Amino acid sequence: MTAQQKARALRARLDVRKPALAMAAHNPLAAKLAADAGFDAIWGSGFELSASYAVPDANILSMDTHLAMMRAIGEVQDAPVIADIDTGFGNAVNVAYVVPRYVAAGVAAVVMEDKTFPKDSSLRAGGRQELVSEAEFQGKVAAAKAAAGDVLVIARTEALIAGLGETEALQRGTAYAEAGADAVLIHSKQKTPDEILSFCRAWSGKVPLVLVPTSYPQLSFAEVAALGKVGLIICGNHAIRAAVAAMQSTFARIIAEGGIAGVEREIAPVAHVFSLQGDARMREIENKYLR
Ligand code: SPV
Ligand code: MG
Repeated sequence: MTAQQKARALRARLDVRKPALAMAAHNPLAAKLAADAGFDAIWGSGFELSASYAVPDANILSMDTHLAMMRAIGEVQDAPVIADIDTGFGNAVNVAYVVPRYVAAGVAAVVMEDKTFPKDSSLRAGGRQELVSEAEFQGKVAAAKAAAGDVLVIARTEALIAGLGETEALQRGTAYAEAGADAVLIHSKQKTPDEILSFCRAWSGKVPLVLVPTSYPQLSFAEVAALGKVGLIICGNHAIRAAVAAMQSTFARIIAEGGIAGVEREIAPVAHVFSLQGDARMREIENKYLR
């Protein structure tokens, strides 16, 4: 599938009666596993990528590091990639230069948030959550749209994360949709879904909403679909958290047991990893061209 086809497929898939599901990935292997499991899209999470480098999700990694990962993820599987471009790496001028690079890397959507650069991670306890003005972010959304072509521009408001309340969040979301955003991501760090449910019910429905229900996991996908407002649900960090839990338990067991025999049946067989690396295709190429 071409990048353009992936972008169009994602746009068509943003169905508020049956929201698309995206799974986070921090590398191409995780993306391939997510696509194989049946997710509609891959979330090119800044948090996951930063965590995989063991650094904070605070614009410590360069844009090039994230961009190269988005390209690599798109090369090994067909699910559309939704790139988390944080704040757009600066102001509207930066956005005008950044977005074409992500388009060229083959992503289907970019998600840009209305925080100041450098950003702090949304779910970090006591994090620094400062927002740019609504007008400035409208300019950034317009700059992104002008550069994006078929690629979706999803505007993310952090008004609830910053504690500014529902009225401000609704006002900003509406302003960003008016500036051309294809969808609005509304994020919350409340431990219950009440804040998000109230926002969704009050939303005009002008463009679909996007949710990242990490901090209120009790909200089921079926309950989100029943709202009729949300086109995309993002599982924000479940690949890296699954990887951390699995590695920690395997490593601890090997040390405790003084050998690798005990974990053998718990971890993926080597042949499975070869297969995920595309061994079948390599064998085809070998048979055809190696003399
Ligand atoms: C990410 O996964 O990088 C996100 C979602 O932006 S969150 O970490 O919840 O802010
Ligand atoms: Mg992020």
